Amino acid sequence: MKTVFSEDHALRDAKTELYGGELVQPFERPSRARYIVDRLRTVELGPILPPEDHGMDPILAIHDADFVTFLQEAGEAWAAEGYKGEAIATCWPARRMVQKCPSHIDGKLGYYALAAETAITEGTWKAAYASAQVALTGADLVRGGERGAFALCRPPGHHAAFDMFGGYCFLNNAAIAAQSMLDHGAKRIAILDVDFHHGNGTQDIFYTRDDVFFASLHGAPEEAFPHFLGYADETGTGAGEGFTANYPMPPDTPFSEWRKALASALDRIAKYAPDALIVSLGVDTFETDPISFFKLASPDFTTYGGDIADLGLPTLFVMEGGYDIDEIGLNTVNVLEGFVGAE
Ligand code: Q9C
Ligand code: ZN
Repeated sequence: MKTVFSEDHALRDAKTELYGGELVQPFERPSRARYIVDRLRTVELGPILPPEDHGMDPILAIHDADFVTFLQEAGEAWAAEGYKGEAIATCWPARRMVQKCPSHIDGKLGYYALAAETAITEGTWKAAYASAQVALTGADLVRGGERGAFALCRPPGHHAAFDMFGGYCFLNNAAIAAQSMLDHGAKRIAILDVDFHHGNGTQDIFYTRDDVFFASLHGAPEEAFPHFLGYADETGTGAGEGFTANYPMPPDTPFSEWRKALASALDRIAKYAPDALIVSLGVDTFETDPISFFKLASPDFTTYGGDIADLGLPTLFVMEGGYDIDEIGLNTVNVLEGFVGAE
């Protein structure tokens, strides 16, 4: 299986994340990608290719233009304010307040942020742009006839919505890849989100549409970030009614239970009969992930890679989360090996 990867990911290197009331070293850090690349090389999964530049159009096909401009300029505007730390949101247009974008950087951050943990820094835009290009190049590979491909995206994307960033995400790489496939002739795309966290951004982007089926397996919103989306009764609206499927699960969910939800999601996807499948691949479902609460073991990742392959669809894996960094290479590549091994 081919991997697409950009060294520009390393430009996303925030020093701080607001976590537990402290500023800590971000869980989402450059070494995550390095460990995955190391493992890809160790098992010789296949060639690792740089992305091709698809420009801004496919990004603007998914995201609000003013939001994208904000992402490009926020780091600078924050520094110009004379603040010493990294740019984080501290106020929001909450219930019964005006949903209008202010001009001050503090207001802009609150307007476009869905959470406060994610700081915008100097190199963030360039890395997010490269990450989207990685996903687009992966989409090209699958469109060109590859049975499977791996877009090693960093920063991740599934929390990013039309005009919101947060949860370590800036641009929604999986959504950008899906739209690109549709724009090149696909009629229907399915997105399966197996990251521990609900893919709120992806769901929101396609919620009213019937040309993208979205299924997410995740920690229940009562207990897990992003807390305000991902309930089982969210199934789509308007033309999109019935084209979203959510599988929220409680703390300590073991692989046996998780796999039942996966089987149901795969069944729904098979019935949808998409032209291709995009997997939002987060391995923060791992039993020792520091910020998550499912109980998958390393061999389980191989097993479910095989389950996904059994669908028989052209499949693009897009990297999302996973924060037990010592095991992130093993667990991620296990999914890909499980997929390849089942072909
Ligand atoms: N107490 C991804 O996996 N903070 N994003 C959680 C837990 C945000 C995760 C706080 C986690 C975002 C792509
Ligand atoms: Zn996650």
